[in-house]
Amino acid sequence: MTDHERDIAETAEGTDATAARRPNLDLPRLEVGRRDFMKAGAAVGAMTGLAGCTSVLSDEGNGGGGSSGGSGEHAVAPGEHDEYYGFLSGGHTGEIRVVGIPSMRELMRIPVFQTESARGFGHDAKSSEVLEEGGGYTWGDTHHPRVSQTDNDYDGRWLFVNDKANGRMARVDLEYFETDAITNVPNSQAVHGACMQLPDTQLVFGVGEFRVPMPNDGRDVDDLDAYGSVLTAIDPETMDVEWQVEVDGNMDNGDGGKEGRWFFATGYNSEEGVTQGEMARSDRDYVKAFDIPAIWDAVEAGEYEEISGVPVVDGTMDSPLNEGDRPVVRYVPTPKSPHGVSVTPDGKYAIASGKLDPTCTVIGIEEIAEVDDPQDAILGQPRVGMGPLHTAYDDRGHAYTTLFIDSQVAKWDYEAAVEAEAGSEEPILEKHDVHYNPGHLIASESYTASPQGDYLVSLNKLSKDRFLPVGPIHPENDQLFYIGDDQAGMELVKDKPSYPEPHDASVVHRDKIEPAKTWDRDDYDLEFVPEGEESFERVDESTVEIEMWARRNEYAFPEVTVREGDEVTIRISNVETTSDVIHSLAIPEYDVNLALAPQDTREVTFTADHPGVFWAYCAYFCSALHLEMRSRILVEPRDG
Ligand code: CUK
Ligand code: CUA
Repeated sequence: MTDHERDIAETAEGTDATAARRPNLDLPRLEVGRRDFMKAGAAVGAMTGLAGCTSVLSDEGNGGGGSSGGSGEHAVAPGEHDEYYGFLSGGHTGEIRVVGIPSMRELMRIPVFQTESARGFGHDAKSSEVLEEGGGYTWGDTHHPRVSQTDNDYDGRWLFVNDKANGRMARVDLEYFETDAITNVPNSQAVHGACMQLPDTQLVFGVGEFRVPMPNDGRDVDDLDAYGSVLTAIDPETMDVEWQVEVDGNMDNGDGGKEGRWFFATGYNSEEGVTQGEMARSDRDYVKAFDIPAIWDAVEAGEYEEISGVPVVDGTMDSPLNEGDRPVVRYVPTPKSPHGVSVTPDGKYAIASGKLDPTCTVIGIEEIAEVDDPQDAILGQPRVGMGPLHTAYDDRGHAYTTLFIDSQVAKWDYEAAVEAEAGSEEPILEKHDVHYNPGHLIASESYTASPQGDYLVSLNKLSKDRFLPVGPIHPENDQLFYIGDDQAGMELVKDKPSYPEPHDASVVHRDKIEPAKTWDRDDYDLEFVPEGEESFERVDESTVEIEMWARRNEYAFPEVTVREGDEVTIRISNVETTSDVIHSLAIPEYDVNLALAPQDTREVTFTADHPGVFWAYCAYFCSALHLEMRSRILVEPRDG
């Protein structure tokens, strides 16, 4: 038994032992073990002749690929471009990582909730203001990056992402790959799920997780009845909160229907406990189906309470707004603690993954509007395996569900699951091992109405022995699969070690993203400073304003003299028009660190409170004379 197999055995035993204490909870063991599945997979592979398929072989080895950008036909040669952008969340690094797929090469990082020095994020006036307006926290926990859509397809305009830590939502401008707005969501700690009202990104939703008193100002610290969890609707243009809906229990993940009426959120802790024991008592939890037009009606009719400056609609079970034939929230009962929920590309079903139950729950979206009892909208409940967390889709009616405890991805047919009996394993077509313990998985364009059906990335929480050891904190392992050949089955193409810790991703075809090559001066408020128009102005006794430029290999001023205690504002433009010639302005003593892409202009203000000589320098290696690119900052002591 390997360490990993022992872990699986122990985890599974733990789950069963828990189940034994709750006799009414049906948590059956998988009848077919992992080994048997692998053998079955090998047999099928042998029968189909393994045409162009390395899945079985790579399973035994290290996943193929290495650092060359994928194996076989999925390799991306040096100098070639990938077909897809993958936008991975960075978890508690607070960032977004951009990788090319299928190479899995990391292309860029986008700081979102944290200051970052390579891109100068949080070091110039504009990005500091974004962080400040977002509450001024120093870190965040990104989980769910979702790219804006028009007509249920990616429009490449924005990426939205949550901060689970401090209850925020951020927007990234996908022309400049830069975070341009952060909304600090009131009445909520932990905005977890994140997604949009489709087809046209009419609203952005943040799904509240941890229950807190509303308002959370100290008056109700231990009054559990005053605690709540809210769904927050945000205008994508202004990033203002439009309304919130309070619900019973915790929420978790969310996804929007394709037609704009429904939004689905999973949840746990319907017991509304505050300890782990209390949260896991009951065998039922709910998927909440929010009726967005009905909520707008309630807001417009004034049927809300204003809390912390935001209209909060009562969507709890006993709310008067949930009586009658147009409830604002329908509670669909599911086995306990469903985790991920995602809507099928055809918009017919919302599929919730069981987490503590070995099934997925298939909810009919047309049915949810029609049935009297929301339970009747449950159309299928296939048994997928142990620890189902998240489900992605291809273009051929298949669902792919991560099995955290089994360390596998299950591929299944969701129409077959609607036909089959609840608890049936018949709809399961294939299981493939992953290494190890997967959280999310994402297939190319899986969140749109037209997935591409070729690649799938499993974001595995543990890498264990897959890479060179690097101390007790291990990298995670993002594994790329080719899923385009149903006959050959899922093919493991590549392992990619990942810094902790990606949760979710969006995979977007490269034709749908149009990044800028240089800045367009119309896209920022600051005035550009061309060569010859640099200026140094002493505004008063203690205020200096400097306008300057940077180019290979100099700044407008080889030296600048100010006086101790001066408040110095520098506005600086990179006058280069050649793409990829980036300069920076670093004045370490004063914590100044601006990154300047071609044609960009940034501003910074600091107080020159230490007399002395301080070299400003360019930190981006821009040319042969890069090391000489500097300017002397002379801070003269105030008299005395
Ligand atoms: S959650 Cu982390 S693996 Cu935030 Cu979508 Cu499930
Ligand atoms: Cu400019 Cu280095």
